[in-house]
Order: sequence, then structure tokens, then C-alpha cells
Amino acid sequence: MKALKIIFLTLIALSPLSIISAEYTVKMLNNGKEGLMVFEPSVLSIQQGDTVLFEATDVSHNSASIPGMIPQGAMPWTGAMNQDIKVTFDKEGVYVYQCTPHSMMAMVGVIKVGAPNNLEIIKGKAEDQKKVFVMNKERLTNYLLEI
Ligand SMILES: [Cu+2]
Repeated sequence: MKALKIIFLTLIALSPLSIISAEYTVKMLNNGKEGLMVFEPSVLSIQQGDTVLFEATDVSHNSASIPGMIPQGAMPWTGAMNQDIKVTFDKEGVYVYQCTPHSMMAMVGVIKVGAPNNLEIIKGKAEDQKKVFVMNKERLTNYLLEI
């Protein structure tokens, strides 16, 4: 019986799926530490399998991945306005997302899952994305410097 228990515990310890995944919360805010229309925290470092709850703290926001700014093969997401959305990150890499109505105000966020193996691609795309911003033009560039 004791041997079985040890085998069982060993299996749990060795199985990657059994590692307890963490859950993080990102708030969607009209006004945060970094200014107007921000996700907080704006840059998040998590592990594969972790979940992020994008919380509709203030109204008129959503969270949506930006096409071409997530790892290849990763699942995109588009949250509804004024709604919480939970996203589980199963693929390693850097993800950039935005609030759709405030994309011009650079209401964007960055999530690094495990190793940032697509960072150079994302940095290249960020240069194009910057053209959309009418304010906070350096925000995304600065976020990516934290990765
Ligand atoms: Cu917004």
C-alpha cells in the first residue's frame, strides 16, 4: 500500500500536466499607474498552461489578441465588451493583445509564456502596430523591452 502511494506520488510529480497551473488577473482600466486606458499589469510573465483572467474592472473595454502578434499555432481570442474573459496559454512565446475600441490609444498588453522564442518577430510587427497609435506611441515598444 505504501509502495503504491509512493508510485502514485512520483507519477504526479513527474507528470507535466499535474503541475498546478497558476491563474493571473489583468485589469482593464480607464486610468492606471501608467496612464489612461491601460491593462494592469501590462506585461506579464507566466508559464505554459497558466490562465489569465482579463477582468472588466472599468466599462467599455475588451481583450483581444492582435492578429500576427501571437506565437504561430496559438489560439487567438476576442473578448466581448464589458465582459471578463479567461484565456489559458498552452503555447510558449510572446503574445500581444489590445482593447479593440482603444487600440488607437495603445491600450495593449504583453504576455510572455515560458521562453520568448518569437520576440524578434513580435518586435518587427510592433513597428507596424505603432502606426495605428495616435497617442502613447512608445508604450508597446517599452513593454517589449521588459521581456
Ligand atoms: Cu479599452
